Amino acid sequence: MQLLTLNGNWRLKRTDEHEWIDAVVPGSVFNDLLLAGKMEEPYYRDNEMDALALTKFDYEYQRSFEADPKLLERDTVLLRCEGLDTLCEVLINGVLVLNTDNMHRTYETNVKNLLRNGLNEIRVVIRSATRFVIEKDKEFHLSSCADAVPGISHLRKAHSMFGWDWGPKIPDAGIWRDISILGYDQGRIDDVNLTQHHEAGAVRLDVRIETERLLPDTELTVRAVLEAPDGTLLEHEAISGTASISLSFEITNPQLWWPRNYGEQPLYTLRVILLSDKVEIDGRTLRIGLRTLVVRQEKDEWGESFEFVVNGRNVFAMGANYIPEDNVFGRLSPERTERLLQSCAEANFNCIRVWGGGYYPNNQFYDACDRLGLIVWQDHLYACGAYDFNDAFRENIRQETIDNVKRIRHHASLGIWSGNNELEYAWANWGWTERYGEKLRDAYLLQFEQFLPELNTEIDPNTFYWRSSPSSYGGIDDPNLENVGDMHYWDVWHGRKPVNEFRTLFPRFMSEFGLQSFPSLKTVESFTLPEDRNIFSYVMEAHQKNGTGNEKILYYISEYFKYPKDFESLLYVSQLIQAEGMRVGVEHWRRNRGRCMGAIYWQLNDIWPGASWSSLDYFGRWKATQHAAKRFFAPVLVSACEEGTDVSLHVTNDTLERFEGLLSWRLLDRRSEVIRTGETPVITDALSCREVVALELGTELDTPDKLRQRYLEFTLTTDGREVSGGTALFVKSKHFNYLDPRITAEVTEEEDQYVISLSADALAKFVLLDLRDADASWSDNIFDLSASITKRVVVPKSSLSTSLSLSQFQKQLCVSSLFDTYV
Ligand code: BMA
Repeated sequence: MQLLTLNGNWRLKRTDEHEWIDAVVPGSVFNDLLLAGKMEEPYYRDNEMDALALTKFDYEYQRSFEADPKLLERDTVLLRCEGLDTLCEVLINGVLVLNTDNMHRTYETNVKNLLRNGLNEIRVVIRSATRFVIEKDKEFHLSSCADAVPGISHLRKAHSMFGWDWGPKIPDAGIWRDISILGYDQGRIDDVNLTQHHEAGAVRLDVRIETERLLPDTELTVRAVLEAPDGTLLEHEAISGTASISLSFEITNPQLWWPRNYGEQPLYTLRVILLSDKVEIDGRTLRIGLRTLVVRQEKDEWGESFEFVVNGRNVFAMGANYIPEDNVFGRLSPERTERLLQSCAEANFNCIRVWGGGYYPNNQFYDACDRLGLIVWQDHLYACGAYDFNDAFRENIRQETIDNVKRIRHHASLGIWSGNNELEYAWANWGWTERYGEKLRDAYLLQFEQFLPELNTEIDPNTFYWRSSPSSYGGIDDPNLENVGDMHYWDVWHGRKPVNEFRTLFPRFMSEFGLQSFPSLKTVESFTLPEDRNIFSYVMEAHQKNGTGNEKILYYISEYFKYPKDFESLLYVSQLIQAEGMRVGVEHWRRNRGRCMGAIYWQLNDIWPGASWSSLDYFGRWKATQHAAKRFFAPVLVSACEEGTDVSLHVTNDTLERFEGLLSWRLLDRRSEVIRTGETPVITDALSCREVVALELGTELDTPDKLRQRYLEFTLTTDGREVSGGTALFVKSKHFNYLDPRITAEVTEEEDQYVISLSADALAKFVLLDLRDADASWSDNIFDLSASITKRVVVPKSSLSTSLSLSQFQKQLCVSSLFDTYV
């Protein structure tokens, strides 16, 4: 196989203009315009509208390349485009070779007869997707997200590029993935398909290799080498004259892959080589993990289970929903994605849902999930819209599905394919049948309950297909039930119900629930001027895409917190209520492990800087929820369920080991003086939960003052090491009588880290550590601190965004707590 990459330097211009600018491929139009100083930063203030206006033009990419004579002599010479966004005409030496309309597909076309010795030219003309969808929608209106440009269901382009209730309307365009020319003679590898058969102590790995052969009856050799994590090699070879070749590996003592915190993530490397006369003509390398991973649905006392079962053990899925990382696609990078997924791992995630309104992530995303032990819930790319399932559309998505399922299916982390996001729910609840009639409704059923599952299962019979998220029985029959299937719950937030409402729900698997917050001041500063820094200003509202969102954030704050004293305090308190909400939900569902087997909150990340449901902001900064997740997703969790003055303490063990430890608790006054205390040895079986202590504190909490001045602190330890802990108030935080905690912080320097020792004079709620200018990663943050305790927080020097000496670090360190937001 001879590969000529066309990645790298191109030129770009608007088709109605003459001036070319430099362009980078893979990348995007906006990224190039920005680098050339041809447009303003689209995320700054209200620049979004100017950026949207630029999407109404057509653009043209151009470059020349040298084709060496050897390439031209190959039997087959293909142009391969792994991501053209979206309505593209591709011309080689002036001849049209491709017309594309799907950014999720890989296109190949034979260009052998068009290439010439020496210099060649390739041009990619990109027609305006914005114009296209708006025009199409006039011909045939199809409902889609109300916050997006109309008509997006007509085009196979990441829907959220056109706007969502957390993202701007900035549909960038470009050559967003690799582009190359491939030349080969006898043939090439078309596909490598793996099936694992697990038996006691052994795994048989079946490898089916599909080859494309240019001369049908010639014999080609396939060699497959499997390298175990310890370097041991197994090798097989077969000679065949047919297109399809099968090989098998018998792996004894297999090292099994587990989701994070359940075990290790050992990976095997499979290298498949195609040879002709002992000469390698093509090769593929796949990293794989040995495991069984199924979704179990079995009738039980509560209805029907919905749970991941890995290597025979049921896993409580913990994580968040992933959305596209940027509207400007040229800013996407494997390094950014890696950082994002590292943040998930640090916060004890074991699962991530790739939401259906974006794109199928690149290979590095799934590689990282394999390495980090994150089970991937992969939606197919349909979200919140009606689709016209006509013949052309069907053929288009058939190819899209084949391309992506084949690309992703071998990953150890892949746990589920889901047909779409909220389409079944929409058909059931949003009046679409009345609007569009039964024909389109039946087309929905055909697409997601027949066509897609058949196709998906044909290509990947090893991974569970789920028709829609959420779904119950299918057939548009009450798709959001608690007792069967997965559930999206939005009465908290969209329905303004109180956060405690989560405790009344017993879903089998909660795949969406969330609360919004603002990003931190540093992030807000990136898109505002000082005069914009008021949450109801024009610019702050332009960065809030969910209609009455800022008002709702304020409403939820008012339920639990006092009115914050200034803008920065308001940003921080908005994050606290979000974190508290997510904690209340997740802890409750983990206390009901077995009945509920998943808590995937909405949403992990941001597409731009603004208000949203994310726990990581656009720059990857951790909001309070991400810090809280590290605690509420701890593999062994202690959590409190308060009802009046009664509190039960529960331990949930999401590891494969029996947990033995000690649970201690203290009822303290606001100065952290002890009122009552106790401790209990705890034994909790693997993969189970139980109530450990039921406390009645009515005697100690018999006056309104005591209720407002006393709190419970609890800690779970094993061998003297804290594994989980928390505090519980008996009134809403806004009514608690906090004292000034007067926190002191001492920083010491160790070889590769700074260590902060914190202590306080009284209960300090939600202690926030930050650096004035730099960013850092904190071993813990936004935690409660009792007066009697010295808390140690570590910052690795390698995590600092700019290197700081000890005194610079001390100068930049800001320590505050909830108390400071009031006075
Ligand atoms: C869910 C998602 C998104 C949306 C979010 C918040 O239902 O599937 O479409 O952004 O709610 O409204």
